[in-house]
Amino acid sequence: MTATTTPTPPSPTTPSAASRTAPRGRAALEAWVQEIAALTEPDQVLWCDGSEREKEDLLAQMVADGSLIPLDAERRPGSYLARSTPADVARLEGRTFICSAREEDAGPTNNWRDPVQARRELEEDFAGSMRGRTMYVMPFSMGALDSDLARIGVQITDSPYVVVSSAIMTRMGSAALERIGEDTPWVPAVHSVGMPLVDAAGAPIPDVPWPSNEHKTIAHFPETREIWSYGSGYGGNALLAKKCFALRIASVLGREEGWLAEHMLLIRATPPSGRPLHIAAAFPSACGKTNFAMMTPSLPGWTVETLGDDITWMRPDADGRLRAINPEAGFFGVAPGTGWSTNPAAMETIERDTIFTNVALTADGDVWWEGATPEPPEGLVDWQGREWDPAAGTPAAHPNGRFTVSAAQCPRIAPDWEDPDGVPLDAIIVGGRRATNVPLVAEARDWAEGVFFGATVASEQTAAAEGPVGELRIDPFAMLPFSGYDMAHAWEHWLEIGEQLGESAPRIFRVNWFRKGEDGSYLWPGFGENSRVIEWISRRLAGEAETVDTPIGLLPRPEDLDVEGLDLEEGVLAELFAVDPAAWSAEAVQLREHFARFGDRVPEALRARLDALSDVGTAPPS
Ligand code: OXD
Ligand code: MN
Repeated sequence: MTATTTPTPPSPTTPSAASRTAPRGRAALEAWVQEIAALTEPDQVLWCDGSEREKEDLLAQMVADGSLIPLDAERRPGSYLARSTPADVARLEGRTFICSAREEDAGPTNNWRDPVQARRELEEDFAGSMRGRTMYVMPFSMGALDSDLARIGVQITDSPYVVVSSAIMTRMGSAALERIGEDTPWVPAVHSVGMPLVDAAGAPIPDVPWPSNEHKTIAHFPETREIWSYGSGYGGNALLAKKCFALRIASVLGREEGWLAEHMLLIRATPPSGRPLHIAAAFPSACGKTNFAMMTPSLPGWTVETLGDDITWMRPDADGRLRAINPEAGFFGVAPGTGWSTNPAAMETIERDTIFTNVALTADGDVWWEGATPEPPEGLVDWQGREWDPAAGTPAAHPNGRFTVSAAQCPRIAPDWEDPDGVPLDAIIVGGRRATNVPLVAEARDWAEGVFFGATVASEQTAAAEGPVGELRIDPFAMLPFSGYDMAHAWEHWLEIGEQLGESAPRIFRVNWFRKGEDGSYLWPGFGENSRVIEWISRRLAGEAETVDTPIGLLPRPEDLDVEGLDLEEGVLAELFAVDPAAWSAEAVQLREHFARFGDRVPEALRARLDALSDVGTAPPS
């Protein structure tokens, strides 16, 4: 870590025009750092090198000031617990803005802000916001440093928690800085927790373990590729490389440059004998992407290797295949629900060198959350630091409690997960959490129908964002909170990529692990048993399995899904694949309203698929 002297304060420049470019080169970087320091008035500016030493120093400092609790060195070596304030536990979609020059470019699903107005307000928020704190400058690469698909960003933050977390989640430090040549574009990202330690009159303000501000704003400027985040320390709002850059800004870059930035996990599934399959899968937040990415297949002889658990960047290659990389270097996973029976690979991954946030602390200095073990241990302290009373009916861990850990620690990580060329995709899966209607798996007849599947994903809301858990919302490609531009244009972009790929395009499938029976219990066991669906997909790709043609896609013939040893009750398979015409008609009405929000920008190919849904009376497989 290198310290520089406090800069002389030029007034911050306001890029005026929609220039559609990121800043380029080192000189622009140095000038920008000076500008932000002049605006935010930190005590000192430190350039992060990403070294072990830097991380150790910051961790020690956070333990000393009470913002991290070290866990028991034997039970959980190198690991820490952070507790946020109750108002800073999730992504804040209501305070997340796309500040494109033209409102229509943000589309109807984003909160748009006039960029000039937003800049004015942000400058007020950030003025003096780092007084008494250190301003850290973190150059980082999304994607392996030597990958053609990688992109560089630089985040400024006044939060050491964000620095150590970003060192896990990205390739952060000197090596990324060295990638910034004279003409290299880099994405500028500014973050402040919004709690200076000195007030405007110079009086000290005492620090707290989780500094934040009641007023929070996460703003993106697609034209100038800038990100500004104020007032929150929560990962999705503060680790700007992740959702803000690798999805919102990257989706805009991808549209302009001919690639896709998607909210997808990435795996390699290998059958006992045969060719490995590369699969990317889009599920909304907290719908089991990490579990699927680290699955232990129940089918004998199958292996699943993890390439990524949250974000996938994809670009057609010279041979016409869609190549994919995971731009991240770590996992920021949801802890509750992760256990030895549901995701042993994740449990092994987080046995050491992990930062936990908002989970419970055990009496012997370890962590716990609902689902970690069947029974809670005695003497838990809950995520807010209070003695936990199991009878009180409140969870010990926050439902969106998280672990932050290096991907390299995952026992399932593919040995070539950092291959700069990425992997060629064979299949793309989309899905949501649906108690009703959506069958276990359906194949799209063609790319356009696959894009229709993606554009109409609906899911019951989870705790990853603030809002009413359980409510059904349409979440196209699981990108509702993450698209940096009008989603109808994103679907058009998907269709164009499909045309470019032609016959080499991956096949697209829709899945639903969460369908429930009449008694409210899940029909499908999920987790490792989802390998049975992958097995069917692999046979479809090999041209070996038949299908039943229905208005909602190609379904497996019940005898084609390998359910041997599953002990499914009589009728369950039929329920998993049942197509209820009345329910689909109702869904079609909802989807029509969804499309109507996008006006005439919805591509004709997708409108045609919606029209075809009215033919839904076709009998389900029996
Ligand atoms: C995440 C999310 O943290 O989607 O990955 O909210
Ligand atoms: Mn996610």
